[in-house]
Amino acid sequence: MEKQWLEGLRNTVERVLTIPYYQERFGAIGINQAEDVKSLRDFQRIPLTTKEDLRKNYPFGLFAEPMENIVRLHASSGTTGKPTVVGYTLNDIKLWAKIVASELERAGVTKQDVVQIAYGYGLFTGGMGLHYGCEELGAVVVPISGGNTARQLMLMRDFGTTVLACTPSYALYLAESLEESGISRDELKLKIGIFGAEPWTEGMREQIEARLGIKAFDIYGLSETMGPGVALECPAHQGLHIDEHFYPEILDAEGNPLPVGEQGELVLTSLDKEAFPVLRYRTKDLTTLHYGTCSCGNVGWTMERVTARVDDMLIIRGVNVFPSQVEEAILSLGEFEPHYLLVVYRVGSLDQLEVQVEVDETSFFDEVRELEGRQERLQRRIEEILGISVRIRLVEPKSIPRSEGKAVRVVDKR
Ligand code: DLL
Repeated sequence: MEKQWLEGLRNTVERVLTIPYYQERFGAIGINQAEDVKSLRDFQRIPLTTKEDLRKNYPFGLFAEPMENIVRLHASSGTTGKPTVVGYTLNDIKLWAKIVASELERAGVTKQDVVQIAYGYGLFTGGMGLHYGCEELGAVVVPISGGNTARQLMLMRDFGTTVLACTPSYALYLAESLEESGISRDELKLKIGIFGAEPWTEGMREQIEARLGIKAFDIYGLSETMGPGVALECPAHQGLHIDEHFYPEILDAEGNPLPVGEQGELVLTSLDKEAFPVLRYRTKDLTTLHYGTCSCGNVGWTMERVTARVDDMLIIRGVNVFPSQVEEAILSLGEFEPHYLLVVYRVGSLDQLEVQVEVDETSFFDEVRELEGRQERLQRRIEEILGISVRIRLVEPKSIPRSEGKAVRVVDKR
């Protein structure tokens, strides 16, 4: 395998060495041509690429093809500063479609399916990435994009949608809206969900599967490396299979390689991308890699679900806190709605974390004593997991804003 990986990696090294920015950086460590990378160990000497490198070269400075060969641009949603821009040649678009199609096939999607794509269309890669993949597979695409929830449900019923593709938080919102609409679950043909673009827990999967009556699959990707399709689960649900067109590594916080089976930051290298090859790109996503044969028969790399982004980590009184840990605690008790918000604020010089969580309609009118009991149980569970004291605020049903795309889980008032 090492030989095969090296061949792909050299391919990308050769491509990026046509770009002055990389020539300069690699020259400094004696890599002037692809042949200078003789082993995986040599490969690991190559400097990591970060979002900062992409920003410095905004918008097209890291493209490895002239603009006349570029047929599409996408960009990250970056809330601060300039977005990161990625370009695709026609071959890249075709490869992306093939990758997504083969992964969807592995998850059980066929050309008989009607796929409602409720990921956003536009500069975000979710909508169009799934769209081209489904067309390549021969499935019927409903390119509805995100939002307009009542219409989503009506068309889901009228078009006989069998596969729903959107963020897990939007899937939950759709499930909740379905329960309130005049449409019954029996009128729908839905059976599979392709959910990703944000972290979600096993507890959230159980909620969505039960409420929509489907099997939910976790799909991972990021615009810098292509978009959705870097990895997707198979029906065994023992991790996400990483597509063979990417080479993964896991690094510790200092950027040193970690062995298979240890949790760290995922770093990805594209092996066949033309317009925008990425070499050792720091995703900032935390996961664990495995290599081997899955019970579905597939041999290769798998990654565990991404629990969090390094960027999403809150530091509260010196303790690292991830929103997904709070989600896990809330859902493990089975006493709350899966809608929550973390509010961080400061009292004097001390950071405080307030967890707002919804209770359902019926229990909202329960006795105060009963609600207080629940509040205490949640407080204890979260404190056990995080190791810091938190404040719990039970809030009215439907008072936490619902998401049509990536959910906002944290309000930082510091
Ligand atoms: O979110 C691409 C995508 C679209 C993936 C549709 C899956 C489905 P970006 O907007 O560039 O691209 O955001 C990428 O989202 O680095 C992760 O932090 C997060 N992310 C994506 N998929 C997952 C997932 C798209 N399955 C960033 N679990 C990534 C957890 C995810 N986080």
